[in-house]
Amino acid sequence: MSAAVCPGSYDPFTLGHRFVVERTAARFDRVVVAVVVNPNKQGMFSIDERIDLIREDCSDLPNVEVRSWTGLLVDLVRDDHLPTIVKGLRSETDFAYETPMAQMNRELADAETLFMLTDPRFAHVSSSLVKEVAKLGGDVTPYLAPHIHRALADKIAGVRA
Ligand code: COD
Repeated sequence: MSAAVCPGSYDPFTLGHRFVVERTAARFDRVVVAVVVNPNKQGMFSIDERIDLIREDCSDLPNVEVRSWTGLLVDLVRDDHLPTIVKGLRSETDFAYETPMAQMNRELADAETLFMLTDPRFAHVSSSLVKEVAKLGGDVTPYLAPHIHRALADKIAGVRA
């Protein structure tokens, strides 16, 4: 059985992330979306909120599981038998950022990283930019599933209240 992991912060999960997960799910028998806990970064959504939002987004993809992970990604790779890491690429900047991690993960656990080019519609989309634009009143509906857009609007309204 082929298996892959799509790790990320997913704060929140965008349609760019979804593009990568959906195409990975079409190519592997089992896909784990790992919401990686960064103890030094608070984030807008809690880890459980992120997991719930991604589960709903990916409910049409039966071979996709969503879970959290704390610690080294390669420990999840080893523990859960996920020899392939799939990362989305938007630009050369992403490639430059991801390359040392891919090399390190190969050295640490023989994990192979596959880079998937994103769709041009999402090449400028990041969770942080989406949050910033939404906070300042811009329209981010083209970049998020409707339930995630609602959750983001609720968070922003909660902060303002
Ligand atoms: N289109 C396509 N792909 C996208 C888009 C988009 N619009 N936006 C982001 N992506 C890709 C990113 O390039 C990344 O591959 C993935 O989606 C997740 O993105 P983010 O922004 O949610 O998550 P990151 O980049 O903050 O996640 C970094 C990790 C948490 C994966 C990384 O730091 C990690 O593996 N940490 C675990 C600790 C560890 O093992 N450290 C040592 C590494 S060698």
